Amino acid sequence: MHKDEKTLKKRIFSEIRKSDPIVITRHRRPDGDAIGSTYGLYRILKATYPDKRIYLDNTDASDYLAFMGGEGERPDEETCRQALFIALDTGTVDRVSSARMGLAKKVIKIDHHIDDSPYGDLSLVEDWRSSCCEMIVDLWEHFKEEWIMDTDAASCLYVGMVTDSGRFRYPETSPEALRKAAVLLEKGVDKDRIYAHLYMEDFATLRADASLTAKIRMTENGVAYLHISRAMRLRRKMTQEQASNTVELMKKIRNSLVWLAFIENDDGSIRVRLRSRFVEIQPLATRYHGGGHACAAGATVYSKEEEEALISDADALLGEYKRTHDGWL
Ligand SMILES: [Mn+2]
Repeated sequence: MHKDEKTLKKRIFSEIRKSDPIVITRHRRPDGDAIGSTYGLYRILKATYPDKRIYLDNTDASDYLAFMGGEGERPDEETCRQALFIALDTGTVDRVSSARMGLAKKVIKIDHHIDDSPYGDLSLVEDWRSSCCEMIVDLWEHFKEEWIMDTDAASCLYVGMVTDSGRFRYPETSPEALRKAAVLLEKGVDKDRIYAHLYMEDFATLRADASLTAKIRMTENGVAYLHISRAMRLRRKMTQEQASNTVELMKKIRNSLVWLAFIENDDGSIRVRLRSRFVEIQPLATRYHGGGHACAAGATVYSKEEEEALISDADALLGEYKRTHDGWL
């Protein structure tokens, strides 16, 4: 490891060691990694420093992760002013869930997103890591002579590692990431129970998915797409989030590398969720009032005609990709 990096980790360790109170926050609209890393670090620090005042401060939650427990009592404003704030899994300061990090005495950023808008008095960013939870395990390994990680903490960190790596399938799943996951299993994590919480479906949901699957259409070159009308969304009592998640239903179709879900909004506009394997769909999203990552993007179209144009552009893009590349499945 680079010497500066080791020094930075040590500075973070000693800053945490000397600070009281400590407030931990994460990004808004939390996922498994945001919740897992904050709970994991919170539990490590509570176990290690039982006399310190340590809090979580967030303004939102996530229903499907409720099995991991609640956030406890939030700090008052005066506490926030005296506190060291630690922001986890959050690339930019405007995505921080706590509204009060601005009051903090000091801020530490620990994150694995690309660092294009740095913040914090100390900032540890490792964008090659599969999750922020992996970073917390790494920090624990550095300081395990002092830091205590029990099974509960390890379980929270495991949830983040599993969910942020797509069950250890995404490209960032390095040998080192798997070694960190192994460290957590050695702490006694009940992974079967975690998988049951994360991935079991209600029978009704499974049946609803089957009927949605039947509505998937396919273009000539293999773009799979699904249109969810407002009526359909209301009839099925789907939230916006559930409707956009239908893009997941298309991801396992062989030879289909581009997937589009069109969800009608209440105002008549149509939200588009674009996902792909190998093929870069971000430029396409940009052309249709959107943007995002290379293989995961969002857009908006304002008419049925515009929706059809996007589908046909996606089809042309995928056709071109298939003509010029081998080895895709
Ligand atoms: Mn993350």
